[in-house]
Amino acid sequence: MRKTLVILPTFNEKDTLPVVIIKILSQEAFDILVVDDKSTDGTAEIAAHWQGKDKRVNVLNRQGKLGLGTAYVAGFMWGLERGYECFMEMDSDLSHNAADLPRFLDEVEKGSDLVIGSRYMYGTISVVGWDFRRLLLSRFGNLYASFILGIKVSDMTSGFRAYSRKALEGIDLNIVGSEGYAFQIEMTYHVFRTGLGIKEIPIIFHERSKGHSKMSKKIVREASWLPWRLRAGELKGLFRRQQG
Ligand SMILES: Nc1nc2c(ncn2[C@@H]2O[C@H](COP(=O)(O)OP(=O)(O)OP(=O)(O)O)[C@@H](O)[C@H]2O)c(=O)[nH]1
Ligand SMILES: [Mg+2]
Repeated sequence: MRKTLVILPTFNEKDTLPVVIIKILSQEAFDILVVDDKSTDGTAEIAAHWQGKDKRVNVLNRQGKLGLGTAYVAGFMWGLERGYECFMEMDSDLSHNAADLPRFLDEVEKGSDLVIGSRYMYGTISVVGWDFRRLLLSRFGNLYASFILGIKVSDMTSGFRAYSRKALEGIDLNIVGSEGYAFQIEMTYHVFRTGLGIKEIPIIFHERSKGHSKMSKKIVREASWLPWRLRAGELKGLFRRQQG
């Protein structure tokens, strides 16, 4: 079994983080890294409490709200340095079910380098608790990114996923610049470009019932531009190669 690190980014998740930690710790295969961005509601103290209580829990405290993307990159680098072989991304607001973790690990063991927990497989929508506007934004956003980038993945923005060590080592993490959920699109794109195996598995996503969403217009804007930015980068690369 691969040494697996579940990275939990947190910003003000005091009510849900302990529940998520307990659910993960009940399964032996997984260590935890909480990446907290100076939460103001006591989340960092809760994380520190669990770190002292169980050696499978680790905490990275950052100096302010620097964004989901850089939180994951910091978490990946932390885990790569410590020899982890599989890396899970998971929200700390109970939207993702910790009982699904072994299914991701199974797929990595079978040879996939990126396993995405999809809400939109087989033409269905497995989301509980979203209003129509939010659903439309996510569904349309996925079709849009998938079409522009030419990647046949049903849920590129999903934040419940697993990477093999090989997948992360194949990407220059320092150039991954997205902050919000665009980060998920960007990472999918980089893995796709390295030619490694991407697999989707169905999940059920539950909208948070506690705490506050960090979704903003800025995050949506960033995700709208990203596919074009990535495509423009390809053109630039092509141009440079022709010149040289
Ligand atoms: N460390 C860190 N964590 C963040 C940041 N922004 C969001 N998160 C965490 O990332 C996870 C996903 O963020 P959410 O606000 O739930 O975003 P979302 O799931 O797209 O939005 P909702 O469906 O409305 O909850 C949660 O665990 C957040 O606490 C950030 O800037 N830094
Ligand atoms: Mg959420």
